[in-house]
Amino acid sequence: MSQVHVSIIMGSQSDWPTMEGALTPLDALGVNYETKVVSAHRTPDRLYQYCQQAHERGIKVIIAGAGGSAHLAGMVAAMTHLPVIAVPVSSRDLKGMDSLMSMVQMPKGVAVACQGIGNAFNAGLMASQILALGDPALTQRLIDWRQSQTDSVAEEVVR
Ligand code: RP5
Repeated sequence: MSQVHVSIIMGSQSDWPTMEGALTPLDALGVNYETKVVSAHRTPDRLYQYCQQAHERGIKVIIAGAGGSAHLAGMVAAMTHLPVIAVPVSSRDLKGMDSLMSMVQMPKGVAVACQGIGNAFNAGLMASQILALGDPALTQRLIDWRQSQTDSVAEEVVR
């Protein structure tokens, strides 16, 4: 098994239907990943251990998705120097606006790259782009994937 460079964490198993969207670009681009439940409020010790060990385990990019406990991404960013991509998960009462505001409004000094509500796909894509900076083969796969996306857009409107 090749080294895993992308770690996808989420606050709850209930976030999985949203977070599995990150796997589509990662799989298409041949990027290895792991998936874990790490809750900021239910498993704080696990969160601490995860952050302490992520770098030494070889993780290079972290994708953190959460709904009601959306400080997860900020907490991870506070406890590791690794880039953290946040995915606001739609919450029951506020439809993810609370998660988005929490994740996108990080005070300066600790950065989180926040995606749109529920947009785990783009989180996977961004993680791939970060890794591609140091991986020429992945860069080429990314360029090819982008070209194929461009080629799939017909110019003529189907009426
Ligand atoms: C957050 O609370 C999770 O990220 C999830 O989005 C939300 C609800 O979690 P469950 O009550 O479904 O476990 O921590």
